Amino acid sequence: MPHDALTAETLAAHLTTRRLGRPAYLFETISSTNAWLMERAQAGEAEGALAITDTQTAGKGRLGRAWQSPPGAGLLFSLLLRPPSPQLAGAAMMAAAVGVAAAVRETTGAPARLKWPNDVLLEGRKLAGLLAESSTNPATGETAVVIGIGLNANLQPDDFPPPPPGGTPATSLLAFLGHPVDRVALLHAILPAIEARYDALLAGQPPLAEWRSLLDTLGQPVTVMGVGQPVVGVAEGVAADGSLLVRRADGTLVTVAAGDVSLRAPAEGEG
Ligand code: BT5
Repeated sequence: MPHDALTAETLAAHLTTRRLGRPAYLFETISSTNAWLMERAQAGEAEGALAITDTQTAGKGRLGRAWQSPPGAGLLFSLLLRPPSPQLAGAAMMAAAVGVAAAVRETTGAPARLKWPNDVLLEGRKLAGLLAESSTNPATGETAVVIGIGLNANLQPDDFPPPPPGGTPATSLLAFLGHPVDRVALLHAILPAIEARYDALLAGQPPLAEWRSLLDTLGQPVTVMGVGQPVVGVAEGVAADGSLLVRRADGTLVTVAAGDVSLRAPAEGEG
């Protein structure tokens, strides 16, 4: 058994959260923890539920993309949140991303940062990706947000998927630190880090300042591929709902709610 085996016992021991991770559903293999937990959410599962697995056969990225992780090497899990209003879904996602980066920094010392909208980076390489999927019950207006997190804990460089053209290359904690990490210990640091920020959000304090301070993207010349035409400009800020504010060369400010950012060389007069 690997030193950081996911078992009901290791998951339950040292779990300090009040809600997140309770209950925990553990799988050796599953198609996608996000897909499974969204089905449970629609069947009435309570806030805080965790689905975690050693490997996925159809791990999902955003926009129909895939998340790849060899058995036992990654930290692959999803959490169910039920924010009181659908407008809080974006900020809940921020709370999760900031929580992951903060827990990685605190437990391993690795200088994790964020890339808009949902990547955790180590020195410009992708350590983790987050995928939020929401559904709102038309009858009750209740919103379920399933936040999926794939974190490259003990992937070897040979396991990294090739980066998409112009995309971000991968890294792992093993590759960065030079030694394997205990996935369960990392999970036990991440869950309270997310819970603290989510509780603060519910109390009226979204984690915007911390999110902004961790975002590598701000101040950079970017091309954002979203819905419609690419937006080219300088990433100037983020709005309260997490949208990226991009200043075009003609001075106009564009608000981008979703998309993929790539950094580019500054044009003349920029940056
Ligand atoms: C994401 O999508 O980064 C969100 C990934 C979320 C995965 C978790 S795992 C648990 C839960 N259950 C699921 O089914 N999903 C969530 P996106 O920004 O679209 O990035 C996907 C792209 O990242 C792919 O097209 C690849 O280019 C790249 N990629 C795939 N696997 C990777 C890995 N292990 N490390 C780094 N990059 C990867």
